[in-house]
Amino acid sequence: GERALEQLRVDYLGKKGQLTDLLKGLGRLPADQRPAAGETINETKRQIQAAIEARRELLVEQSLAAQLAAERVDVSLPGRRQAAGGLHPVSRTVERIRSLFQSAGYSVAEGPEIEDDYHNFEALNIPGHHPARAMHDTFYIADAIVAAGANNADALAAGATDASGAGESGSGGSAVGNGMSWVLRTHTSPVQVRVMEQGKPPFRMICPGRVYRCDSDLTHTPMFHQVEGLLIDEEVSFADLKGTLEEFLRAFFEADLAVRFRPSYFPFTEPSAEVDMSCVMCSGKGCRVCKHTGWLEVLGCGMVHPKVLESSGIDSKRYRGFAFGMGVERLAMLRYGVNDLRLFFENDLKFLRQFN
Ligand code: 2U9
Repeated sequence: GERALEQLRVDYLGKKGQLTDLLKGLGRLPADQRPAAGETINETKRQIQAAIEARRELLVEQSLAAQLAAERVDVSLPGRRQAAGGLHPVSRTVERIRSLFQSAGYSVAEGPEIEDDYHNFEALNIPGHHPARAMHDTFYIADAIVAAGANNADALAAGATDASGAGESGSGGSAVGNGMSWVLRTHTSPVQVRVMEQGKPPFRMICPGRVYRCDSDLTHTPMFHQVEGLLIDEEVSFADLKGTLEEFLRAFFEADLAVRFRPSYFPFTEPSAEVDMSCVMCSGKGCRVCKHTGWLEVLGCGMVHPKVLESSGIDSKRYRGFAFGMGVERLAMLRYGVNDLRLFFENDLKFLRQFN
């Protein structure tokens, strides 16, 4: 091997090697013989050097060949593909809703997921005794937790809306230690409240995002996504609301749907309505999905309550508006034909890959 070869080199050519000894012994020869003997020794040395070098090259070559044979490459194997990522079906649905409303002139506003009680409830005409505030619906956040994150808490709840401007909120200033309570937002409406507080009408916006409700069964998850819309101007009617939502649903589902409005109740709108569309699965003939009614409930909406406008500093004598809300997972299930809500949250690639 290469080590034995190196030992050989040291033995013959090294400082204490045999040829070095021979050269040292030259002095003991008669002077006339020294040149010839020296020449012979040097020639021998060159030959040995050359032989060792040749052998070394051969050994290196052999070991490389052995290595290559051991790590044989199958050049016929297919290459490893770059795994392409894709959007989650909920994200795709939010994007679709966003793009349809943006082309109708709506802007997009986002805001904090941790909200104070005022923006999530009070400003929306949901008083302290309202059932929507009951423990079983809202995730409350212990003051201690918000206090521990106080550096971020003001930024969390004050900033983040599209509109710029200082974070003076309507409920008044600093949050920690003054008895204000904090929640995971139960809807995206507080985002609209913050935009109204900071700007001047007219407004035309949608607010997509995660919302949280303490609820979990076959058709409810503790976190889900909403898109809410708000339009405020001087001349806005329920007819504008009907036309807007009807056009939206037909564009979203790419179908010539029938749409109907049923009277309903929300604290923040008056009058309020729930919106049904003809079943996309059976075209209204009746099937399991629409529970044989021919109709699917897909939206809630109404004219913004004057109290809600006034709370955010908008003159309800001069301005009025409509608002609507939709659950993104529900729309995604109907559009993609998904029959189990929980599939959206399991992160099973076999499910998720179908949408890309
Ligand atoms: C402001 C004033 C009013 C938003 C609205 C609904 C009706 C509604 C549900 C749809 C399915 C919630 O996700 S869901 O469970 N939403 O029915 N949302 S009106 O009204 C607003 C918003 C902001 C300032």
